[in-house]
Amino acid sequence: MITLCGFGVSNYYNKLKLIMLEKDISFEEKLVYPWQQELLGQSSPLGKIPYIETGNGSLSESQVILDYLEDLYPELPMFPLDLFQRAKCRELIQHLELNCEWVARRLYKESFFGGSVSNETKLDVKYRLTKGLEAVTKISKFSPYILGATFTAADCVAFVHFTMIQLATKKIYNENILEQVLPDISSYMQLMESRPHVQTIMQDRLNAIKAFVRLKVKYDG
Ligand SMILES: N[C@@H](CCC(=O)N[C@@H](CS)C(=O)NCC(=O)O)C(=O)O
Repeated sequence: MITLCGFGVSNYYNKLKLIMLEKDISFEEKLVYPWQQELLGQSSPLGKIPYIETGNGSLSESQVILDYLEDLYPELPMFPLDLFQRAKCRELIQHLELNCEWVARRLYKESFFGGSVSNETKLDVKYRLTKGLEAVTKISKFSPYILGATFTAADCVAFVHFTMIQLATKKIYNENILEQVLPDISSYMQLMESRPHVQTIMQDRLNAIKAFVRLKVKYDG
């Protein structure tokens, strides 16, 4: 049995939860907050969530975990079978994370956690995020899924990260940078939100946010 460890506010946690639901993998969830370093211990070397616990030990880094789950449970594949198209799917995921979400993440301290971010950072993020999203448009189809006719792992990744990027940039810049670069984004998000497992992770996310707010802990992502 796989145990998914972390908390439902995290988009990287929700990426794995969505993948496991879509692949019909049976799993348990263990609530671990990133500031609970005594629980994270050796399981996640950088002290980040999510990580998984398995009969063989623990594993960190969501993309490594996603690839492991795909190897372990090849039924209900989340990647194209053709090896080049598989690599293209991973290419898109890498751009979504490294050049979009990881860039926008520098805003979260102010957009979600009550802190503040310098104007210099805001300008830099806007410039780099726009470039990252432009790169994503060049290798995406949105017809109707991000890579075309088939729902893939890239959709699970795109949905959770687009959700955060949209919320953060609307709050900081008062404009929807995602929509400016990806005009089809709202119909894509609606399509994703019509999926039952997406509805589950979004409802669980809302509950996780409420529980997190009640804790009144200082945390900035
Ligand atoms: N590259 C990591 C990113 C995970 C990550 O940044 N997790 C955040 C929560 S969304 C975290 O644990 N932050 C606490 C910290 O950095 O100490 C992955 O894909 O798993």
